[in-house]
This record gives sequence, C-alpha cells and structure tokens, in this order.
Amino acid sequence: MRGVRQKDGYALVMVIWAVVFLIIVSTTFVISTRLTTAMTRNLKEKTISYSLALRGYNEAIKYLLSDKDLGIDFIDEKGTLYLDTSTPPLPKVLKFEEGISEVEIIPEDSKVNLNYVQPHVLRRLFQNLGYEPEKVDEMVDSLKDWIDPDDAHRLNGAEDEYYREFGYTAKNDRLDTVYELVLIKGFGKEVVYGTNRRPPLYKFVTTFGKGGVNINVASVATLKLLGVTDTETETIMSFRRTQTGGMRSIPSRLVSLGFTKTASSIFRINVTGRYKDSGIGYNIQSVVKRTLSQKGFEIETLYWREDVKYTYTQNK
Ligand SMILES: [Ca+2]
Ligand SMILES: [Ca+2]
Repeated sequence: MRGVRQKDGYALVMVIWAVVFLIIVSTTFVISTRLTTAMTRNLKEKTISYSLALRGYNEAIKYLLSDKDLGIDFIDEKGTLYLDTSTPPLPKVLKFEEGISEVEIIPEDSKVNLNYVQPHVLRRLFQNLGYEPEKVDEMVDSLKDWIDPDDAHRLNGAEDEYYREFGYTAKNDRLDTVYELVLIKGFGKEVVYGTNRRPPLYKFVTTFGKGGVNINVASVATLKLLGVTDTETETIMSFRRTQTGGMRSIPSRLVSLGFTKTASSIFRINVTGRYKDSGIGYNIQSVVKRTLSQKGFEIETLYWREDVKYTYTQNK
C-alpha cells in the first residue's frame, strides 16, 4: 500500500510540474506575441514614415530645380525661402494619403562660413554675440590656427602643444561640421550650444560652401550680428518684399560686413515623414549643392543623416 501511495504522490508532483511548465510556456508565448505585434506595427509605421520623408525630400529637390532666376534667392520675415518672385514657396507641410512630410529648406550661405570668413567679420560676429575682447582674440586666433597647415600658434591661438594634453592635435584643415568647434581652444560647449545669456553659435555659422553670406537670405538676427544697422536692415527687407525679390547688387559697405552674394547654391534640407498620428517621425537631414551645367541644374549631396524619432508611445 505504501509503495502505491508513493507512486501516486510522484505522479501528482509530475502533473503539478507539467501544469507549471505549461503556464510558463503559454505566458511567455502571449508576451512574445504581444511584443512581436508591437514591433511589426512599429516597423510598418517606421517604413511608411521613411517613405514619406523621402517623398518630402524629392519635393524639396524638385522645388530647387524649378528656380527661374539664378541671380537671386531670398527669404521673407518668417524665414520662408523663395527661389524667385514668380514661383510660390514650397509648403512647410506636405500632405499625402498615408501621412505628412514636414519640409524645411535653409540656404547654408544665410550663415557665416567658418572656413572662408575674413577675420574682421568673424571678430564682429563674436563681439556682437557678447564676448569680451580677450575672449574674441582667443577664439579668432585659435580657429585660424586649427585650420592653417603650420604648427606655429598665433598670439592668442593654439597648436598641437596645447591640444596634446587633451589627447588630440590641431586639425590643420578646414572644419567638416560646426560641432567640431567644441574641440577648439576658446570655444567649448557653452559657446557652441549657448547659455541663458548667449545664443548658440552653431545657428549662425556653417562649414558648407565657400565665401560670404547671401544678403537676401540672411535672417534679421544674422544681419544685426554682422553689424548691419536697423535702417540698412529695413532697406534690405523692403527689397525682399518688392517685385525685385531682394538686392541685385550689394552696397560696398555691406560687402565689407561679409555679404558677398545675392543667390545661393548650397541648401540644407530637413524633412520629417510622419505616418498619420503614429508618433514615429523619420527625419532626414541633408545638405546639397546645386550647380548649373549645360544640361540644366545638377544636385550633389554633401551630407546625409537619418534618424527615427519616437515622439511618444501609445498603445492602440
Ligand atoms: Ca533663384
Ligand atoms: Ca595649424
């Protein structure tokens, strides 16, 4: 009798273990099914958002190619880009059946070119951003030393012997991105990204293209930072509002402040595709160079970056 009972007990334990095992397996199955469903949904939303971003990007390129006036590109008070006076601007939000594409086109020569700027223009920019004269000297000299090929530092600049302490050397070449500034003596994160007291430098400078600023696409803030007076700014803005769509020739006083162009060739395209209200945005940042060839315009991609942005998570 005792042997039989032991046998029963053993069977019972086995049954309990089997039940526990089944519960574990089925729960895991439910959880993983839920996860897979969520992942599949995310993937679908991500893919459609990506295609919406690409469609927005293509519209931006098509828009740049539709320019009828090569002598001029201008922005209005709100920062909207116009290629000429007859072509309407590209809408900021393009609507498609599956969702939207938010498109922003920024001429890179609306900003000061760190690689080609004249020292006196750079000096004025730093002064008007509110930096003390000694700091301005340090920033201007250090940037020039960072770029120039030699190893002899300027009075307030820095070369390898200064940077070695931090584990790197001077670049001795042009900057590829504005964020590189944080490596240079006198700059650092506070200058590049701004503080409560000062605006971020990166918004007013670029590393793309060559030469000076386009007088017709510079923002009011940039005009002011480069030393343009309020009266001059009013004149510049009134040109943009009239039939001419900006200045065709630049007064010498404004040329001396760093404004040397009336049309643009390098554009930053910032697009975000959004599948309905999924909360997933696919962002593409690109910089393109537009040149005129015998066949018409040519577009060259200088920079390309993609990011998926999850703005919120919501179970549906
Ligand atoms: Ca144009
Ligand atoms: Ca150097």
